[in-house]
Amino acid sequence: MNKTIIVSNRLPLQVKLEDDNLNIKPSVGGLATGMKSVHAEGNGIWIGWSGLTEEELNENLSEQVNKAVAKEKCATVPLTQSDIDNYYLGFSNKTLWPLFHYFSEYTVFESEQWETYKKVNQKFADVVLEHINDGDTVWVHDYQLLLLPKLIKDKKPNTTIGFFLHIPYPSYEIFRTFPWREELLHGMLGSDLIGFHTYDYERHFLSSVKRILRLDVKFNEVSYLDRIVKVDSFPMGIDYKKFENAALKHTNQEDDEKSELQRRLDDHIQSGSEAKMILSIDRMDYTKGIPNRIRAFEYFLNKYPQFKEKVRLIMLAVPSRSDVPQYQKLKRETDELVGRINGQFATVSWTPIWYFYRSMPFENLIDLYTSSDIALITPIRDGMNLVAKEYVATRTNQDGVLILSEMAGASKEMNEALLINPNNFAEIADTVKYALEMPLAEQKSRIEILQKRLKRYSVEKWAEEFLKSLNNTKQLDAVIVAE
Ligand code: ADQ
Repeated sequence: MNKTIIVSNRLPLQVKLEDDNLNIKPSVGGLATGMKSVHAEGNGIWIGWSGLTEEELNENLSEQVNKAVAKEKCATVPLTQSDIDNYYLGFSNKTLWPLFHYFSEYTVFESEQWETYKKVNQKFADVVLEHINDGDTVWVHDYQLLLLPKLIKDKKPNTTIGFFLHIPYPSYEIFRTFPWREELLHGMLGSDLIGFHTYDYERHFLSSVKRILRLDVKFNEVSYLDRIVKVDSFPMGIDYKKFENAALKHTNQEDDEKSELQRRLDDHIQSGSEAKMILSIDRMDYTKGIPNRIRAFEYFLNKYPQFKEKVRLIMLAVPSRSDVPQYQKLKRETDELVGRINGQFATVSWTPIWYFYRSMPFENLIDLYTSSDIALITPIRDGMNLVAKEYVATRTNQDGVLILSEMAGASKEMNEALLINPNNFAEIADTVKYALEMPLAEQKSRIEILQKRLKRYSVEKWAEEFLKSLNNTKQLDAVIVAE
């Protein structure tokens, strides 16, 4: 029986070593949820790095990890500390991540890191090839593995390969600056289907293919060697029911079931202060526009002083890639800005910004989503942005307002949100005022449409549509062979 092999940088498992004992539990990210049914089917398998380097594992532990993950239908790719330093922290996060998010000034081009990136993609290919049989389907995920489709296709031409990019694909003018651009495109074109979150990213990719490789492109099909590579957009959704049910359960909870955070939020609401809550949640990443958002909030407080003591910004930032210098700089800048604004505006009974720099359990995320009047999501660039979708799904009373950057992929399907340019502080300030004063009927009509759309195109549906389209490419190939 043919199977589907999923490949991503990390496995959908958290593998930890505690006092020489292994602790393995499933991770709860959107991708893991979306792939759940695909992964569970037949003898499918998920291939990725466990999160522990070869240096951290001796032979015995390695064997234990392999056995334990095999029970979860997973297989590991062994990586050393130097692989992680150069392929992941280096090339993926210091070259591809900033370049694809239009942060050219942060992008470093180092050939040693590129060499490791190639080597590690080959290591992934080796493990995939060990598991592959003729007729299998492989679905590769994200920017850490752009070369993998070709490495598999060259060895196993009868494999159907899909690739999905979770981050933006930049315009040709940005992509052309990349020193190894031809090789990267050839790597991706090893696929039969290449998926992006939006039509714009798809268009940028096709333009790079046409102008750099001079390939023939008709609509969304690239003629490549003796094959057709299909390119399409598949906007990723969320596990809608999970967020909706958690929010419903949350509204019905008794006092003694409430989290510490929820009690504080309740105190705030019941204290008689009329302060409305504006929420932002992101990984601490320079693409997410965190300093801009704080400056725009400062601009708002200065421009509309009547809202002092009547509004609070709750900012949750999850620590991320904290060994990369730009992320350390961003953290310092954020700390300083929050300190400055709280110092300048706070009164005895009011702190304008509540700032948390940590990860939070799912229940606390729901506390925050359901207690906030407005979500303010202002990335400078973002492939999709699932937080915007999660906020909408938790608004079971259909109140609340989503303010969303037009630079997030999600904005393409969320026209009923209030869309802003994240670099225009005056526009953000005016939009926050508009949101604070929006009549309930307007909030409801906007949220209702957004919810309908999100419900229909959940993450499960996203995975299903991608695989259906990938499956159709087999027929496309069959027609070409017949001709
Ligand atoms: P991310 O950049 O990580 O993902 P996003 O899409 O917003 O961004 O997803 C973040 C996820 O982490 C959300 O599901 C959210 O609930 C969770 N999360 C955020 N803050 C948290 C916190 N403090 N504690 C716990 N959980 C938290 C990349 C791309 C995005 C793209 C996704 C999926 O950069 O553009 O939408 O992949 O393709």
